[in-house]
Amino acid sequence: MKNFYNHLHAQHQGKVEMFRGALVPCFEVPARADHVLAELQRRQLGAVLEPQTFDEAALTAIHSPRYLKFLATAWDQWVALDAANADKDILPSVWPTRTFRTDIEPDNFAAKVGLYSYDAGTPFTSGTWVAARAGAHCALSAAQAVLAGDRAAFALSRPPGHHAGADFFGGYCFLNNAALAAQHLLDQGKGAGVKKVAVLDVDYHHGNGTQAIFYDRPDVFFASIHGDPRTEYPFYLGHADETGTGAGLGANLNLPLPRGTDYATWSQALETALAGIAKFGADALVVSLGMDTFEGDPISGFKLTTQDYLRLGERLARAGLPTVFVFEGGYAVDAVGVNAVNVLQGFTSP
Ligand code: 6XA
Ligand code: ZN
Repeated sequence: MKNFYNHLHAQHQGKVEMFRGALVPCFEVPARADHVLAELQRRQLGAVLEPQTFDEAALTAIHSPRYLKFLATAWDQWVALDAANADKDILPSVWPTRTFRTDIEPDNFAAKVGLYSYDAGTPFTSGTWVAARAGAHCALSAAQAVLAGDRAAFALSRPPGHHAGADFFGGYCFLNNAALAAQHLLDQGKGAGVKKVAVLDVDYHHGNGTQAIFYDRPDVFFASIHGDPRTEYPFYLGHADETGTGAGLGANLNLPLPRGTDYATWSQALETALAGIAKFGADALVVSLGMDTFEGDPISGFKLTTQDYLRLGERLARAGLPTVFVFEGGYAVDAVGVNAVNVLQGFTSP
């Protein structure tokens, strides 16, 4: 399996995030990707490649031009306000909730940041745009490899993507890598017979961004297994009654589970998700591969073990679809490499 590694990921390195009422050191750290890379290399599980570059159109297929322009210029705007800002990350602090307008982009920088975000846990740093863009290119490159005939490919990148919407960041995510890969498979895959794509999100947290992007689309099926949003981030989306809208009705499947869920129960939800994907008739699969379902994860509540990830990989392989894996969450830093690579190993050599 080819692995597209975001060699610029460490340029995104947040200092602190708002967590349970306090500013705490960021959980989403560069060491996460470093550990996955080291484990891939240790097991020699395929070539580690730099991504191709893609033009703006591959990004505007998912994200609004207004949002992309903000991401590309945010850091310069921040430092132009005050040179001392260069030592501080941008952290959102004000948002337009119900009854406010979002059609007018404010001139005030803090207000602009709030327009394009939804939480105070996602710092924007000097290298965020460069890292996120290269990460998107990893996801697009992985999709490209699958279109060229590879059975599967892995986008090893951070920051993650599944919480990012068409025009907002949050949950440590800026560009929706899984959505970009899915759209690329559709846009470039006609010749290869790709007419319908499924995104399976196995991160602990509901992929609200991916769901929102594809909610009215009949050509992308979104299935997600995640902590119940009544108690778990991102709280305001991810319930079982969200089944799609308009032409996309029936193409969204949420499988929320309680804290404490182990693989015996989790894997039943996986069967439900894969049955939905099979019924939909997907020609290709994108897996939002979050490893924060691990029993040792510091901010999550499921109980999957290191061995379970081998079984997950084996089961995904049996779905029989060309598959793009996209790295998402997972904060038990010392275990994240072994766990992620176990999924890939289970998939390639069961
Ligand atoms: C709140 C927790 C964000 C969760 C990020 C994540 N700051 N998403 O892992 O998949
Ligand atoms: Zn997560």
